[in-house]
Amino acid sequence: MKNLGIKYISILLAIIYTSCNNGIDTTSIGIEDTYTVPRLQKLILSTGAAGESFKWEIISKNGETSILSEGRECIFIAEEVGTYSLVLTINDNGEEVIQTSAIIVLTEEIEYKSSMTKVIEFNPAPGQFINDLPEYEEGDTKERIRQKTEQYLLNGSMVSLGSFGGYIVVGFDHSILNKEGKDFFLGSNAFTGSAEPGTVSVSIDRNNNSIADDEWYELAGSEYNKSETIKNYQVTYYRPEEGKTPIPGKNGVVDVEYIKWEDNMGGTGFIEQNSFSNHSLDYWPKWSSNNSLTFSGTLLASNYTIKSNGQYFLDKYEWGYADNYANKDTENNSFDISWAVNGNGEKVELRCIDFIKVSTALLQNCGQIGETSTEFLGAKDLNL
Ligand SMILES: [Ca+2]
Ligand SMILES: [Ca+2]
Ligand SMILES: [Ca+2]
Ligand SMILES: [Ca+2]
Repeated sequence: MKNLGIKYISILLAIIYTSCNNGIDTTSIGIEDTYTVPRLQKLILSTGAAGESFKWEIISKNGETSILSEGRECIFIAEEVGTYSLVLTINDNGEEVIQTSAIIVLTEEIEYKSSMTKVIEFNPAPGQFINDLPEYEEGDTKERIRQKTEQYLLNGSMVSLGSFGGYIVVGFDHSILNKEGKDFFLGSNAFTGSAEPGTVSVSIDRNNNSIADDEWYELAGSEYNKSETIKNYQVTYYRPEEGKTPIPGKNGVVDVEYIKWEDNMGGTGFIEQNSFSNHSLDYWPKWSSNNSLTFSGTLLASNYTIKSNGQYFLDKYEWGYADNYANKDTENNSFDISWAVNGNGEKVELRCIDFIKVSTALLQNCGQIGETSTEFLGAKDLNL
């Protein structure tokens, strides 16, 4: 009897122990009771708790409930100040645990600007305005060039991204919300017959390190699904040998075999060198010691035709590209975060973004006006 009694107690303890382990230990949920965050700044929460399903709901001050996430992670962001209730429901083996937090959203200490406030990265491909926009000075490092690029843009001057794949990444002093319709404006130097389209991508600083090392989502413009558009195109440019003998072309082309490139489809060609515009004849970024530079992205079909007078006409694409329409055309220079797609081309729903990237989307030479290169003249949040 005595032995049986001990056995019985052991089984009972085992049941209690097992049920405790199967139940959710609320200390491991990892969510605080209260959070304080300025408006238009992300609060990224995640739980390590065991469970099969998760639901994060937010209840606004006027009682509206919306689902923020059905995964382990949730991004909260609010435009309006006030107190919000966050409800996390975890389902584990049929057991439901509910954790509630209060999120207090405050006004920002320094009033936000609608215009971009920083250049995160400037990595242009070779091109005629490289070392000019911005101007390279002896000894400039990549970081110094990034600072200059930022100064140029904050002062209303433009920069050039060079040939295919060259890019810039910019950020703001707040996150841009994805509201109904267009969300941000991008400036350039396009005009009728001078469209040099750049692809636009966006990302969220999901790991909150202020670096654009997070997943990029391309905004799928009018050309995205066309058969002539090449995704994951990659080009490697090779530094021209010093003192190489130029092979002159027509109309001010100094060297038709100036910068050699090879792509990932077996293709090869050259960026031509010209002296038409008042620019440095050095196309290779002088702050780079690399002998080759590789860029990748979405390649659009060539957009030029040659008029009877010999002039190149670079036609615009329908919608969704930078440096495609003149700045005064606000509508066609404005972009909707809802156009975002992931690397598989699937639509993604983004509540907000932190970084915008613009990359030259064409690889072509246009005689006297040189290689096609996207210019960038700032970014503006349309929802602030
Ligand atoms: Ca939108
Ligand atoms: Ca990041
Ligand atoms: Ca250009
Ligand atoms: Ca341009």
